[in-house]
Amino acid sequence: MKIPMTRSAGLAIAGIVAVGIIYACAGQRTATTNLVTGDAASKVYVAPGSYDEYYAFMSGGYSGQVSVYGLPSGRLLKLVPVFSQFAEDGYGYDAETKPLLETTYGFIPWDDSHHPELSMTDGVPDGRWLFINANNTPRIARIDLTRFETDEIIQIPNSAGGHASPFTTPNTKYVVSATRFSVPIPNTDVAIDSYKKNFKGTLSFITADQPGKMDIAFQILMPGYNYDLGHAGKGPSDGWFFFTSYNSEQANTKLEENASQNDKDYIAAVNYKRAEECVAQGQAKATTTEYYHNYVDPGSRQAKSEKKTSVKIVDPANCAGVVYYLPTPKSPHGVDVDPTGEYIVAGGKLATVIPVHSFTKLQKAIADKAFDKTVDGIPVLKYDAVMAGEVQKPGLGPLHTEFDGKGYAYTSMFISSEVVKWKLGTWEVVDRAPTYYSIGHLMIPGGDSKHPWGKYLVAMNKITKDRYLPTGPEMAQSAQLFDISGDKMKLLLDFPTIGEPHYAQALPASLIKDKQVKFHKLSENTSPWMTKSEADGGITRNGKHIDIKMIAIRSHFAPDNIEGVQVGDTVNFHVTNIEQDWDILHGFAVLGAQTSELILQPGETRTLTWIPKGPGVYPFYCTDFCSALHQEMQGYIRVSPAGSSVKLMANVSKKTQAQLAEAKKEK
Ligand code: K7E
Ligand code: CUA
Repeated sequence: MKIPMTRSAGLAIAGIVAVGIIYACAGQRTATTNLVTGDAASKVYVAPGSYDEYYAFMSGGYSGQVSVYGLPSGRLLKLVPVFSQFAEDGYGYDAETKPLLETTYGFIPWDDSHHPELSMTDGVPDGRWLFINANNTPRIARIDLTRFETDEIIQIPNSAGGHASPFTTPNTKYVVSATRFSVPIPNTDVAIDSYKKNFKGTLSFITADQPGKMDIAFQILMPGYNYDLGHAGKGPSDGWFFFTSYNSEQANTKLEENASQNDKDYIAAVNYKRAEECVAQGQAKATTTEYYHNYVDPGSRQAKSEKKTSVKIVDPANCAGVVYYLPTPKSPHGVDVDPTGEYIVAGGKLATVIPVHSFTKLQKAIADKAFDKTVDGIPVLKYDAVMAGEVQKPGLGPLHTEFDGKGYAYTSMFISSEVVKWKLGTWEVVDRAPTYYSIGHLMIPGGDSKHPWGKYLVAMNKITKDRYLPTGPEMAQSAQLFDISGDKMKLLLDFPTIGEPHYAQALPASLIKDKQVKFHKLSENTSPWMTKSEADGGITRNGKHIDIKMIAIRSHFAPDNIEGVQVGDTVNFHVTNIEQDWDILHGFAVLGAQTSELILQPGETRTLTWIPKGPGVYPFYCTDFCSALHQEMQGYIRVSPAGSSVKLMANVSKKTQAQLAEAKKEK
């Protein structure tokens, strides 16, 4: 089908979307029962007490989080808070984790996360870390997969819309971030219609192979287009990175129409080894800017924030050979590199073909100087000189491609709402399967790596409509699991997801499951507020600042009666869960607290800050049902009027008093 660009592009696209949905709905009515084969249930059934074969990490989209599912069951295993506060466990509320959300824009309690990306060794997911980007206030987070916790967040300066992120290089030397929106660099007060003159893009390379030490290695200054997605080269193309861009028209208004004019936009092919050389030779410009690097200290488990003040910027005009443009039809979205590293597949949202570039041809075209023109120091290669082939009539609205490691590629078609399977090298379509509805990303475990585990494919759909029991105007997003082990794709399962899942990544559970931390060793807890035993706890006043050190253990807090606090004080409850056993959590909440509860993992210390508003006696309690006597796990804090003579007091049990007296005698 041809996209009629004679009328307003926007109208035409809206029309095609409508057609796509009608097609999909019709498909559903007639074909759903046939689509799910009889043995689908047994293929996704994971018996109670048994484990799934794969961990899948799905982006939480505008929830800002990551959700972890088991495959093939589609069971939700955990929500990992990343860019948004999470009241369920106090993330981003308690004093220990709040610094993770610091930025130059202040404390930011939310973001829109898009692309989970596993760390890799030699081009294959290794199960050490998961990275994910924040799209709105550009940042990249690292999640440690021994604990499923966010440990580090770095802000990306000179960027606005961290969308093409955080794709990793084959040994996780770098993760990247490209700015979706071009902006003035440095960002300053200029007329918006001075876009073509003043607005620029940046591609950032962030060192990522050392926990707690992420940093911006360098940025590459780019023409003022929109940068959308990226993927690293591998094998022969190792050392290169590919980013899609659209809006080569450099429109700054009504992009729907104005950025859909050119027949081709570009994939930027970046030789980052060349960028490293230019940096080493002093050709990058050290530029003043501010950004935050936040990370969790492993001993105290307190997050720290540090502000950085400079980045190195490589200008392709002063670093020949660092970037080339590959013309690519038409407003491309995804760019995906096949397992061999030879083919670079683009998803031209409005293209009628799936264009595939060849890395071998790219090298030759550079050697032959097969250039059409140069844009801001960036040679534009001739389309025919770099093309490996085009998949003809694939469907409508190609977005993203993953690979099965058996010579096939699978492309999501947003508008025609289907997954299209095609053969690398011959470019022929060999199978297609409808999705419900409007698929965005798709994912095969390891499907963007050197060695995909090509057994399942997950479609992440933008529209859910009639797939589940209705829940009002808003439905959970929908994922669909396909069996791709045979010639034809087979739909196995629908399962709801959280937020809008953009990308996902998955890997065999065996790479992670035996490395799990089960509790934090108290002997290694270096928090200044740690309390090992009841005898260590207590209350101290420093002006209007009160610190209470407390233990939590089945099934009591110690101290559990506190007096001497006054209206106008700021009270910090520093609670240590002194359990040393797997999955034994305690919680802490106090009447009238202005923030979330604390959830304390075994062996860790966390802090809840509370400003009592008036005199009275306030109960606190454990929020996690931890034992048969969980309902007994409570205490009181007495608040007196300002200037009261009530003495500061934190009670100590008789048993501990006796132990303390005994210890004194022995001395
Ligand atoms: Cu949803 Cu990767 Cu942000 Cu495509 S992006 S769908
Ligand atoms: Cu501790 Cu409930």
